[in-house]
Parts: sequence; C-alpha cells; structure tokens
Amino acid sequence: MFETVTPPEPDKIIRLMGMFAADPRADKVDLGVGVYRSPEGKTPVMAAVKAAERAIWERQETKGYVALTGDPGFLDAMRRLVLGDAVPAARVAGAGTPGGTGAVRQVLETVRRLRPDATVWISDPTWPNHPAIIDHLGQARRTYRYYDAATGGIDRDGMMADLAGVAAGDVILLHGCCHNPTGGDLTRGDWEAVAGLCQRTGAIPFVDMAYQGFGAGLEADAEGVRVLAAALPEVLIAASCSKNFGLYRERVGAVLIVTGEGRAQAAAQGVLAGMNRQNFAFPPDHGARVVQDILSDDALGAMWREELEGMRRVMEGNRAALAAALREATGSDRFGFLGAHRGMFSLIGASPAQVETLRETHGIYLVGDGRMNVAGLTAAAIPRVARAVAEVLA
Ligand code: PLP
Ligand code: TYF
Repeated sequence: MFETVTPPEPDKIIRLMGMFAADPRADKVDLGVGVYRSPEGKTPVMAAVKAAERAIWERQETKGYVALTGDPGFLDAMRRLVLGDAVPAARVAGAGTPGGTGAVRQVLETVRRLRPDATVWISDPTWPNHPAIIDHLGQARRTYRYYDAATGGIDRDGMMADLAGVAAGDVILLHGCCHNPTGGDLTRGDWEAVAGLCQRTGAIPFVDMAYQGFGAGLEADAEGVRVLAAALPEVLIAASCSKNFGLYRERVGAVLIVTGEGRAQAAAQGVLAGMNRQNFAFPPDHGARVVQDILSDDALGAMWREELEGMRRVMEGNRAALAAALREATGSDRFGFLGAHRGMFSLIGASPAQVETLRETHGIYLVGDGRMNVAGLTAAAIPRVARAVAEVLA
C-alpha cells in the first residue's frame, strides 16, 4: 500500500523540535514550538494540576467510559471559562476532544458535513494546521489580510475589506487571543466590527481559543468571543487547555457551539456526539477531569489562576526585557512591537535565510516564518538573542 506513496510534508514546527533536540550546542535557545517555559527554562506541571491529579488518583474507582462528548461537568466548566455569562447555557452545545487541535478538526468537519459549499476564511498568516486541516477535508478556503508587517500591528482596514467578500454561511476563523504566529490581537472595537459584519452578511465566526489567560488575563482574553456570542445567532468555538493548564500531552480540548435554544442546541449536541463517535469515540478523560476539578473547586481554582497569572507576567516581562535590549542593540524602536504584543508569539520580521542564520550561526531557534516564542527566553539568553537579532536583521 505504501510503496508508491509520497508522505505529506512534515509539520515544520514539530520538525524544528527535533532539530533543536539534536543540536549539541550547550547555549542553544529554543524560541520555536509554542510551549511555555519558566524563567528556569522548565515547562512545569502546574501545582493545581498536581493537586487535582493526586485527589483523582485517591478517589477514582473506575476508568470506565464516560460519554461520547465527554463529562458534562467538564463541558459546563469550559463553557463558563470561555463564555462567562455572555449567553445562557441552554444555547450552548459542547464536546470534549483530544486537545484544541481535535476541537478545530471537529468544528471544521462539522462545517464540511453541514455546509460543504461554504468557504472558510483564515487570517494571513495563521497557524499552519488551520489550512492543513481545511485542505485535508476538501473544504474551500480563502485568506483575509490580517498582519501589517510595517508596524507589527493589525491591518484592520485590509481585514475588513477582504471580509466584505464573505457570503452567507461562510465561516470566518479568528484567533480568540494571542494570535499565532503574529502576536497581534483584535481590540474590542474590532470584535464588534466583526460581529456587525457577520450580522449583515450571515457569515459564521469560528473562534480558535488556544491561549486564554496568556494575553491580557483570563477574562480579558475571552472578551472577543463573548462579544460575538452575545451578538450572533451562531458561533463555533475550539478551546484548548494545553497551554493555560500546561496539560499539553494529556490532550484536553473542547468544541463549544453557540446556537439557538431548544431544537438547534439539541441537534448540535447530537452532531458533535456523532462526529466524536466517527473519529475517536470517547475523548480522553484524565486531563479533562483535572480541568473540571480545578474549575469547580474554589481553592484549586484560585491556585491555578495565580500560577497562570504568574506565567502571563513572565511572558510580559520577557517581552519588555527583549524590547529594551533590542532598543539598545539597534538604537531604534524598530522592535517596539514586541513589548506591545501579548502572549507567546511575535513575528520578528526575519526572512527564512535570516532565521537559518540565527539557527546555524547563533543556535537561536525560530520558526521559519520568523515566529518567536518569547516564553523560551531567559534572563541569561536575552542579551545574546538581542545582539544576534540586531546583527542578523540589520
Ligand atoms: N490553535 C492554535 C492557534 C494553536 O496555536 C494551538 C497550539 O497550541 C492549538 C490550536 C491547539 O493545540 P493543542 O491541540 O495542543 O491543544
Ligand atoms: O504553534 C505551536 O507551536 C503550538 C504547538 O502540529 C503545535 O500550537 C505545533 C504544531 C502542531 C501542533 C501544535
């Protein structure tokens, strides 16, 4: 079966992980894959997660199946986390999935089934798995302008001009916060403009929320998705717990669908159950149970929020320190946007050749499009990274 097959292009971010691991240089710096690192360079298991896991180990008496869409308690906790009280619970259908990627896949496959003729609009640029999954499913896609390379900010006029081309039933994929890879986020005014556009055109927003709590804070990061949910009849959401709970390998995510109360909600719930059944049947439970326990226990919840906020501040601090070091190294404010962006990622404006020089000559690993994971910076590495970036991008 495989004799004549050409395997698909490897994921360039994951390939970079392998290249970094194989690099023998002691002073190499990993600013590639989107994983949080502490000032000590660790990706720790969060204290609240450890505590919840310990309690689950003590208490759990069965590993029997739960439900096709996962534990309703987990889904309710995720609904509250993402949507707050923007919409009544009766308007929301949900399903647990293996990670946020699983949720993206289930949403897009739902679109494929129910709206095969719809075009999915993605930002230029976006996370490479978005177009990869859309293409795998055979759905049409188009890009909308998003990033203004000259300023490091959002090209909001270009974005709204391109999105004026959507047709009723088309899907607009938006990053809930901490845009991957650009680091540029929409303002509340922008979200309201997108809501207005969807109201006028009948396009359906699909919000990919992979970094809630990493940007401006847990509540602030959810403002955009909540604006859309409160304003529109239907919103599709993929949420990931990989980053904000540090549960990467446990694969915890959820689809949330905001729709009409009653028949539509019940139908959406049924579609999600069917979609899970076709693809993997039951979603992983362990990590989801950890999330559920943390979010439904005041003490664990407070512990988690505090640690998450600490992680957010580390990334904010790294941004400020790198922006300052680059100001010194270049004598200009060319990289000032690094301090203005939020979350893990920024595009630093490096060409593929410059990314290669940073890697080969300086042992500094960025994704090929010039995406930097600021969480990978440490106090010791910042001056060296600033000097190398200033030199290579001069
Ligand atoms: N969506 C975006 C934009 C991401 O950057 C990621 C990666 O973290 C995900 C979804 C989902 O990640 P995971 O499947 O690890 O939860
Ligand atoms: O963009 C990133 O680095 C993270 C992690 O196929 C990731 O979102 C990277 C590639 C991938 C899945 C997750």
